[in-house]
Amino acid sequence: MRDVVAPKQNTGQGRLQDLPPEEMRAILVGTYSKDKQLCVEQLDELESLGDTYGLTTFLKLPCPIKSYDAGTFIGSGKIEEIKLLKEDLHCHVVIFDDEISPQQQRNLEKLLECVVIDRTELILGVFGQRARTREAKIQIELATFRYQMPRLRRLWTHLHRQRSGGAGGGAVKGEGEKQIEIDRRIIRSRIDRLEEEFETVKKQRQIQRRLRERTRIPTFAIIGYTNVGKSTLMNALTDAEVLVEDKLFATLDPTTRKFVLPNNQAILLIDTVGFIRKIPHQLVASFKSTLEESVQADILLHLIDVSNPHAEMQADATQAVLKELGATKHPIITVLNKIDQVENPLAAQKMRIKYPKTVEISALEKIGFDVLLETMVKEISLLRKTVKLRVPQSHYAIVTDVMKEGKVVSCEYEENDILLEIEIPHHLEHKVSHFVCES
Ligand SMILES: Nc1nc2c(ncn2[C@@H]2O[C@H](COP(=O)(O)OP(=O)(O)OP(=O)(O)O)[C@@H](O)[C@H]2O)c(=O)[nH]1
Ligand SMILES: [Mg+2]
Repeated sequence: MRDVVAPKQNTGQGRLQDLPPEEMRAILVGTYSKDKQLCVEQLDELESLGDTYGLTTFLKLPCPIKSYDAGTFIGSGKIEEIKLLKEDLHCHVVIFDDEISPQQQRNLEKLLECVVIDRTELILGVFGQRARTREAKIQIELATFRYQMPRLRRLWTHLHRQRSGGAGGGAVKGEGEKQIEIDRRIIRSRIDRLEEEFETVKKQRQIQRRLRERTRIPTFAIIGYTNVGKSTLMNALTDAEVLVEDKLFATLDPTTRKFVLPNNQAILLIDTVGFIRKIPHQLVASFKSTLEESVQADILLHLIDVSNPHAEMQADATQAVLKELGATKHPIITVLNKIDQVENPLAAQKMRIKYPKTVEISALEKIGFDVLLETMVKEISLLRKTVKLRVPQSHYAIVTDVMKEGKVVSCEYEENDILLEIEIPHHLEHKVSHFVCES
C-alpha cells in the first residue's frame, strides 16, 4: 500500500519544491507568431518571477511558432533542441511562459526528462513561498489544489516512478486510476474544508470592515503592478513598516493604516497585493474576495513605475484586473512613481496623455508628495455633495443617522422642521432624497 499522493499542504509549489538547490537551474521558453520583442520582454518578467522563487535562469528562448501541437505544445524539432540545450547547460527545469495543459506537461516531461512547469505554476509557487497570514495561506492552498486537480495523473506517475525506481515499475494497470480517484476525493474534501475555514476568516474581516464603515473614514487603496513601489509609498506616508523588496509579490496581505491629510482629514490607506500580466485564474478566484475588498475603497491610487520600460503594458494589465474585479467605476488617481530614476521623459508624458488625473512622485525620495496629497484632498471633496434638507420632526432619526457620516454646514429650526445644510457622501443621497429642498 502506498500513501496518498495528495499535494502537501502549505506549499503551492508542485514538484519544484522537490529540487535540491543545485538543481534550481532553468531554461525559459516563450512563443510568438509575430511580436518577438513582446515575447522577449515577457521572458524577462518570467526570469524575475523565477529569481523571486530562487531559480537561476541560464537561457531564455523565444520560439517563433506557426501552430501549437495539441500533445506537446511545441513541435518535436524544438523539443529536441531544448533537450540538447538543457543537457549542455545542466538545467533541471524548463518553464513555459504560456499556459500548457496537464497532458502537454506530462508529455513534455517525458520527452525532456526534467521538470516542466508553466507560468501559472511558477506564480503559484512564488505565492506559496510568500504567504504569511492564515488568510493568504488558505487562498494559495485553494488555488494550488484547484490547479493540481486535473494534474493528479502527473503527480501520481511521478511518485510511482520514484518509489519503484524506474519507469512503469510493474504497476498494475488500473491501480493508478483507482488511486487518482481516491486522491481526487481527498483533494476535494480538503478544498471543502479550506473553503469553510476561509468563510470564518472572511466573516472576521467583514466585522472589521463594518467597524471601519461605521467610522466612515474615506479609504484609499494603493494598487498597481507588482514591484512598482506600493509598499514604499505606504511606508513613506505612514509608519506601516510593510516589507519592501526588489522582488515580485513582496506583499500578499493587504495592510491598512490611518493617515491624516494636510487639511486634517483622516483617511485610511490600504496597501494591496500587486497585479501581474496573465494572472492565473485559480489565483484570481482564490484572492478575489481580498482583492475585491481592497479595490472597493472610495478612491484608488493606481501606482505605475514610470521608469520601467514596460510601464505601459503593466498599467494595461492592472486596468484589466480592475475590470475583472468590477472596480473601474471608482475614482482613480494615477500616480507615476520612481521619477527619480526616469531616463526617458517621454514615458511620463505619454502616461499623462493616456490617464486623466496623474501625479508624479518618487516614493523613495519623497518627491511630489505635496501635489499628491492635494489631489487626494480634492478627490475626497468630489465624493461628497452639499445638500439642503427640510426634515419634519417625525423623521429626526434620519437626521441623526446622516449626521454621523456627514459634515453639518448649518442647522436651523423652523416650527417643527429642521433645516439642515449638510455635506454628505454620495452613497447617502438616496436616504435623504425625500427631504431635499435645494442642492
Ligand atoms: N528609485 C526608486 N525606487 C523605488 C521607488 N519606490 C519604490 N522603489 C523600489 O522598488 C522596489 C519595490 O518596492 P515595493 O514598495 O516593495 O513595491 P510593491 O509595489 O509594494 O511590490 P509588491 O508588494 O511586490 O507588489 C524596492 O526595491 C523599492 O526600494 C522610487 O520612487 N524610486
Ligand atoms: Mg508591496
